[in-house]
Amino acid sequence: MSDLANTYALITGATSGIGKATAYKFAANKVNLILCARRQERMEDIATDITSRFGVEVLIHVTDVRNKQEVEAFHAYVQSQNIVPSVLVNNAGLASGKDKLQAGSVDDWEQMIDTNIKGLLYVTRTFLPDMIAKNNGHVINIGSTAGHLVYPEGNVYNATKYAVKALNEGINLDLVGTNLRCCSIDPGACETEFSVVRFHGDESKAKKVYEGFEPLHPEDIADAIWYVCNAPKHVNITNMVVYPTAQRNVFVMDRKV
Ligand code: NDP
Ligand code: 8X3
Repeated sequence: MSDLANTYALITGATSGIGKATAYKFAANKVNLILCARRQERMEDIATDITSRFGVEVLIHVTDVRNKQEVEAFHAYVQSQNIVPSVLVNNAGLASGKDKLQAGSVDDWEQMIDTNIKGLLYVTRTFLPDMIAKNNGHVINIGSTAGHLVYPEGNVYNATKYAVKALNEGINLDLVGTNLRCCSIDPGACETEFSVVRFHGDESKAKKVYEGFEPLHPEDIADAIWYVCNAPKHVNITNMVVYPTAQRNVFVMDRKV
């Protein structure tokens, strides 16, 4: 049994895609969960299903990670239960729009910057001191291959994921002298609601992103997170890049169409 069994993993953005798959992966391995996202009903349904299938405890809190007060209220709720997470998965994030910078929407930019960078910072700043006080834990930041190479019309989304890469490195450095570990897991194309969100609900445009090849499934990234968190305590995997086999970088894709 994993050392993580019976501890708590906190996952942001747990109502869909990678965050949801990670919740199921951890629960299947007897890890209790602390989940947050904005969509309450979805989160309640997921919590009910996980509890009945795996018998673990699932705490949920409706939280928009862009909102500092909501993150603080989330933290106060977790503290009131006397719980300190052993794993913090900073997953909540999105791309919004795909346009040349000169034609981009400032609202899209703000949503990406506020969620992918500031949200990650608010959550980490709030929960990390408790983990440091216990001198135990793992921070997983979901970056992206978009944080390794900029692609046309990716501009601000790319910038937010380059920021996640820098913050992951910074957190790692600032944890020196503790037992805590920190890893950025950087997926390539993974079929979730990501592209539907990016294209503002345009499902057919979103489908085209994954046409002609087998993309990553969110469960593949959940497996990667689980692997990293279960490495021996003296092993700190600081970055893992995961592509579908058909994709070699953001430009090189073996698409059979
Ligand atoms: P999904 O759209 O399927 O899931 C995103 C999750 O983030 C949802 O649960 C959503 O919940 C939550 N979320 C979004 N905004 C907020 C917010 N302000 N506060 C709280 N929760 C929020 O996409 P993915 O699973 O693909 O995305 C997860 C992460 O993976 C993101 O950081 C993304 O950038 C990254 N990624 C994705 C890749 C892909 O190809 N899919 C590749 C590389 C990285 P709700 O709407 O209920 O709040
Ligand atoms: C998501 C992967 O290539 O759409 O981060 O930017 S990509």
